Amino acid sequence: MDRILVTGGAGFIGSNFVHHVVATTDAHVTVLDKLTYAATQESLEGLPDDRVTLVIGDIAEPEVVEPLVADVDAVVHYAAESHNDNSLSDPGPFIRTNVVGTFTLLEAARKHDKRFHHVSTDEVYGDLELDDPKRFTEDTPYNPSSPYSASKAGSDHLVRAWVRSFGVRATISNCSNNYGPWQHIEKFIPRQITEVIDGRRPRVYGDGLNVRDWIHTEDHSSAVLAILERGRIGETYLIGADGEKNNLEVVQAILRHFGRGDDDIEFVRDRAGHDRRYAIESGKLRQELDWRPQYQDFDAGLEATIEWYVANEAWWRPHKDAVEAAYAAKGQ
Ligand code: NAD
Ligand code: TDX
Repeated sequence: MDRILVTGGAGFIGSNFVHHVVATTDAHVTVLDKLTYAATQESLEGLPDDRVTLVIGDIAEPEVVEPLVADVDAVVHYAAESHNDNSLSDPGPFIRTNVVGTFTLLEAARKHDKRFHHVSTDEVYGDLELDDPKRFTEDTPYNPSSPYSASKAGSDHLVRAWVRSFGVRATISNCSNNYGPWQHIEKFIPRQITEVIDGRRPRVYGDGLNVRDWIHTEDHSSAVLAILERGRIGETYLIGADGEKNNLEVVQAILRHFGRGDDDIEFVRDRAGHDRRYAIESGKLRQELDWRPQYQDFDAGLEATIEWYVANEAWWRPHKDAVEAAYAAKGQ
């Protein structure tokens, strides 16, 4: 593949994928990104101009999307509204970007017969009980809980239908919770690291026993590239790194890093519809495509991520100021 269009390539995970493609292939990358509040454009700085081109635009606008899709060999689709809490307070942008935006890209991929990879989430499967012996697999029925996960489920169904009805050469990946550098401070791990840096107590929703299956964003990128290059058309692959932790375990590791007590936590009102546990069985990806995560040790990956946030306050501080002002206005 000589030319790849990466939607949402200025965001947390998409920008990591752009770096991964530049470092491990000869492909040219065009990034299509609307540069919403969530974009981390600084993460693309330093990449060679002859390998990466940034186009600022909306994936839900056909006149923006079509010429870009026509000009590449493959589309890797990351762009989304991605934060559950935002989807509870204002679902509209999630439907427009995640559903209409994916539809718009699929229509362009169909018209120009392009390879399409759709980046989705494990949240489309709903949640598991804490003691459920099963984990999510590619055969788990869809059962989304929030407007965000319902919009991602909708986008997955569109991709499946465009494969079956129109023969679009698409694959889907559903990944678990990512962590690493450049994650927006609205998300759990960066929010809590920056709260503790500011001398405040981490704000944990409900009882803090909700479990997330953490994966480093670099491992997500290597998995997506493997699927793009070697995945079977029409197939779904779950991506995970066996990183189950409950939220208390994560904030306690952050508190310990800064020499604070394990119980220095503020328990706050629970998120509406809060999913209890996500857990990924990624055997299909590992066996078919011989993929393995490089970050096997969550504690070491978290330590490195904490140190990255300590060193990069100039980047996250304006985002934090903006988010905290919005939360204060909403009483969150
Ligand atoms: P993010 O919010 O950090 O980045 C999203 C990017 O998409 C931003 O750069 C934003 O400007 C761009 N964007 C939003 N609306 C757009 C539009 N209409 N047109 C063009 N660009 C637009 O999100 P992220 O955490 O990097 O997630 C990327 C993808 O990975 C999403 O599809 C998400 O559902 C999926 N995913 C995320 C996680 C996670 O843990 N964060 C886990 C599994 C899957
Ligand atoms: O302040 C907080 N306190 C808290 O207890 C925040 C922001 C979150 N939480 C809890 C809620 C979840 O149990 O932490 C957990 C993780 O929350 P988020 O970072 O908001 O992630 P989550 O809702 O699990 O969704 C994430 O993973 C799947 C991404 O945001 C999605 O884009 C991805 O699809």
